[in-house]
Amino acid sequence: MRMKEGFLWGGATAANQYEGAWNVDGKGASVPDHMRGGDINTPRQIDAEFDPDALYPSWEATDFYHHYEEDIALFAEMGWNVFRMSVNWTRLFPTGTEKEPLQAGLDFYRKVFECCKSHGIEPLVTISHYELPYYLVEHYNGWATYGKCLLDNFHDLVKYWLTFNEINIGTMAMGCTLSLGTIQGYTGTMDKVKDDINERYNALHHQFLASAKLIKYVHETYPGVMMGNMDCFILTYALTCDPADQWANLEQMRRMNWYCSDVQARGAYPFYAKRFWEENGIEIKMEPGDEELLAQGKIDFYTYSYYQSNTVTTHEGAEMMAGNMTMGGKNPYLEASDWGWQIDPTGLRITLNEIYDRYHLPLMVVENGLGAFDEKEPDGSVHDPYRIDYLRKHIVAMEEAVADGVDLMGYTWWGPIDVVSAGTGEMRKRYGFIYVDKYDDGTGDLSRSRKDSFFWYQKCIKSNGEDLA
Ligand code: BGP
Repeated sequence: MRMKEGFLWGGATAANQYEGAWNVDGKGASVPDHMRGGDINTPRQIDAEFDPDALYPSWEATDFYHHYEEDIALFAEMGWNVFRMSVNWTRLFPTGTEKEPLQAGLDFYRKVFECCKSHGIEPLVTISHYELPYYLVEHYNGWATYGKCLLDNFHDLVKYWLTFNEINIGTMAMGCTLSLGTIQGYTGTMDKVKDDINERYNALHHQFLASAKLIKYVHETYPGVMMGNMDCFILTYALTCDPADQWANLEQMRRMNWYCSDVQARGAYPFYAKRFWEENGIEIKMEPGDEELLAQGKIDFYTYSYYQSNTVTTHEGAEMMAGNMTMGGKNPYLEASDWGWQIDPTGLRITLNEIYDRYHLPLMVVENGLGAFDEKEPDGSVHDPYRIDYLRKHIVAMEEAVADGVDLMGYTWWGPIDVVSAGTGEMRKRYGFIYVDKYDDGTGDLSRSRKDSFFWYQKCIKSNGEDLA
């Protein structure tokens, strides 16, 4: 099996986890710039005032800002034809309230996009990937000026855009991933974070409107540009065949995985939303014109992150596992990563089939990957058969889905070069095919080297997914 001609192969990153240069050339602070590192047991703390003795991993991250030419050349060497990245809002609008963008920021992204193009790589750009301007979070909400500025400046260079990274994280109550959920649907003061489900769902409503407004504008102004959503798809299975478990899982799937994309792909709230709102004290402040706007701003393609699956049960004593942004029930048939995320390639095939069946839109898997401990050899090499194994199995699952009839546009591996972890802020949780010499205590010379998986992915892309040996 192999992928269709023109299949997009590449990797995915986010500015706040990769770019560094957090206060260079006039850039303002975004929410992640205020976040300390943590680990699997310690949630990331958000400091309103910076502590001079603390370490803020986003400040330097792995310094794409000063290494972009070298890094993009490495991506090209792997054979990529797509690179998913995000723009740092505060590099253009330091507080989010400015009317005009910073020229230095526009120049930087233009250089990056042009560099991609010169290597035959299409940029796939997430407009918001967990990086609201800190000022804006404290004072206002707002997004439209920023999105429009990006499209007006770069529609000639960037064909593929995603509006909000993992928008559905906003449906989750704050728990182990308080900070990210908060950043996404945030409406209060940072140091007095409290969860309010009504506010959260109304914040989501505004994200839907903002996204639809931009999509409508782009469709009217720049035909040919493709606008996508981005969901964090956490597949769940009922743990048992008890009908109560089956129903609980159906509800969980709706709330977590379908609610947002039903709105963004179909242009209207799903039928089950009304009862859910009523039972949870949610009152969506629907203004005149909102429904029309949602209907006019539907996405052109559906994208998502897929790392793992969990189980759901109504029975007591279920064992819980860690995961991407959320905890979930253990599945006795699956193994888990070093960070406790259950590995489930067949689940990827299932999601591709289910999503395609529901929306009949072209799909793209824009995040998938394995965070692991890597050991760098003295010569710079890293032997990471575990990563290759994960990658191979997930590519097989995608090829099966394509053979099932799913229209799959492309695949971007998460963190193809080591970046700061979003959930824990750690450097030692590495996803990359490219190792970056950077450590949790802030040391490291930022040099890049190729892991074994680099060569494996290169070979796979060269054969368009046929050579998976
Ligand atoms: C996704 C985020 C990414 C990324 C990934 C891995 O949810 O969109 O930003 O970081 O998860 O998560 P982590 O970095 O916590 O291992």
